[in-house]
Amino acid sequence: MTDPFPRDHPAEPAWSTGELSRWGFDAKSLALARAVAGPGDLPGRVTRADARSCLVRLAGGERQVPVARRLLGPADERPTTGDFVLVRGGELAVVLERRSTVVRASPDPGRGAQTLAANVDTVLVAEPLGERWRPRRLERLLVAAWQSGALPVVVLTKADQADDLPAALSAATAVAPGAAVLAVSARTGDGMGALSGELAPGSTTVVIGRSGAGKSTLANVLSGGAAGLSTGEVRPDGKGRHTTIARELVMLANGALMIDTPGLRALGLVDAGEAIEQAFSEIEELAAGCRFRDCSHGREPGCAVLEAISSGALAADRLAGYQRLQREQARLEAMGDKRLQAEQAARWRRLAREVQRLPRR
Ligand SMILES: Nc1nc2c(ncn2[C@@H]2O[C@H](COP(=O)(O)OP(=O)(O)OP(=O)(O)O)[C@@H](O)[C@H]2O)c(=O)[nH]1
Ligand SMILES: [Mg+2]
Ligand SMILES: [Zn+2]
Repeated sequence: MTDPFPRDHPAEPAWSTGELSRWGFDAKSLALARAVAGPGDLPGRVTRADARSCLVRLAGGERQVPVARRLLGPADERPTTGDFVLVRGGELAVVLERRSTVVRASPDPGRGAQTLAANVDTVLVAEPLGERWRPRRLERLLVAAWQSGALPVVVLTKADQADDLPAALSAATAVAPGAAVLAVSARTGDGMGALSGELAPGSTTVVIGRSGAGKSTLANVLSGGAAGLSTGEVRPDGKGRHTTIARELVMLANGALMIDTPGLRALGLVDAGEAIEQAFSEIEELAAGCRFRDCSHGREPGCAVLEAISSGALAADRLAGYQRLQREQARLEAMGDKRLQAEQAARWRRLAREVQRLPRR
């Protein structure tokens, strides 16, 4: 039999697989950790990422650990909630390869991407029901969910406020091809059992959605109150108050793990081209039937997408939503290209100056 603990790692409590797997370490991540760990390294999982330090769940308990300087680079590479890491000499020294990531454009324009959560199996897209319910608000969130590499699940929250729940469910299903759609009320408990059934013990879920959607309330109820996350009243104008300010990983009563996130004010896309196609897969399928391969579904003859709209099989605003996201993505790509060109030009100018300064012989 092979020794599950190679020579450098005696069967010490720091590598107690039982406790680590409770926090979502699967066999693959553990093997990865073992492969890169040096003597004395402690494997752990980030349960909250702060500016320069992280709260890390180690086999022996939770500890606030400073992040090694060289890991404080671009926002998509910094340790983030859900990361599997190695703690070395009291510092968070290694971020292990991520199996999935939820990203968005950094809130500071031109600053690249920000990783909101890592190593998740499911992305819960939370959207509240009630008077202001608009199914198409789900579209952008679903693009981010598909892009993560994890499975999206739509959770319509506050079902107690819905005036026509079956209609809401079918409207949500229409804009979420390929995703499971559930409705829940944390207030009455309706649907909460079904939701918890979607979340396997040891698996990790991140909840995204706007402020006031009821994300923290979900985590609190599903944890049997143990998560103790703060929740807030929704302002009368319907806008949430951004009660949650950190991304926090908590354990639910059924042993599943959940990352609660602050409400997203704006979810800017990054490199989302393929994810947009996934999120609008029914349009992509229709487009395969267009006469012209590069059909823009504008006024070309033989457009299967426009035919579907006139027959009522596809909603016109669904196509509009698709095209809006695609245009946004194309604009971002063009901007990225321009920035790259500018950087290259600057590099050439620098090189040329240096060449001119070379002593002539
Ligand atoms: N009627 C009703 N209200 C709910 C339900 N779930 C949550 N709420 C209320 O919605 C408000 C916002 O809930 P939170 O859980 O703080 O929302 P959040 O999505 O975490 O908001 P941020 O942290 O700001 O992103 C609170 O007043 C909750 O009591 C529900 O199922 N039904
Ligand atoms: Mg919250
Ligand atoms: Zn077409």
